[in-house]
Amino acid sequence: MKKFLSIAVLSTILLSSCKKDSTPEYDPNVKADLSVEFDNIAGTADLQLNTGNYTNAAGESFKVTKLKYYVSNFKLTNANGTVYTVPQNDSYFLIDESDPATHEAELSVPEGEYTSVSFVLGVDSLRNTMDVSQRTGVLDVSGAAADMYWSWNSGYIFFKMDGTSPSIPAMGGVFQYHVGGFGGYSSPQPNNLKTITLDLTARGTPKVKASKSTNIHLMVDILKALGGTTTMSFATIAMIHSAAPGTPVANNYTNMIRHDHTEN
Ligand SMILES: [Cu+2]
Repeated sequence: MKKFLSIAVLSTILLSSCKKDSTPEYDPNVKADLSVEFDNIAGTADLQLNTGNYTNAAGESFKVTKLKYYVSNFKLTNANGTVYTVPQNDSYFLIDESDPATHEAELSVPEGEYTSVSFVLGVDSLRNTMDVSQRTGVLDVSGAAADMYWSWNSGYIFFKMDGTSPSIPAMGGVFQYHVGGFGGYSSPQPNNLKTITLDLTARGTPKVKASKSTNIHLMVDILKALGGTTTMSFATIAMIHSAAPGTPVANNYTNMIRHDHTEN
């Protein structure tokens, strides 16, 4: 009886000590899936192309007919302080609201817990000036990037939002906000590239393991591209097709993305 009791006590101690240590073991030499989801919204409403009615900071109502933007150059900071840079060739994504299959940037990163993520909204200047053979997939100007490229100034459109607003008297009420410009070439051109860094500790850190999928869920509020540092008015500016008039929108949208939660 006494022997039986000591075995029972021993196994309880062992079990509880195993149970307490729930921190997953990470092998940094093993790569695992991590997705970063770009969930487009307008304020508190989900963004509905063509049908959703929204009001910008200038008090103008509008609809969105197209929303596309590049995110690239992902870096992740590990809880141990090291920074993992996703290999450049695997680090370009074109988020297209009309195509749900593009809403997640699929990354492969070393196992571990990460406390922050940073990425560029746009396509970096180096890649912009690379030979076309280095600009494939979502960067292919004869394919996926055909409507995301300014051929007249050889540069990618980083952020494209088209729509309609009754506040625009002409052109059937159409607006086209196309933000680009990496600061290159002969004529000085503003650099509208923005690096966005998000702390992940407040809303749940991703714990990346090969045995499971992990998703960082970001909310992208397009109303914040139209207000914040500068209140944009469609009645005043309906068309943006070069770098300089896009700068206030780029400065605004630096604050349009927030971390909502993480699926571990
Ligand atoms: Cu989610």
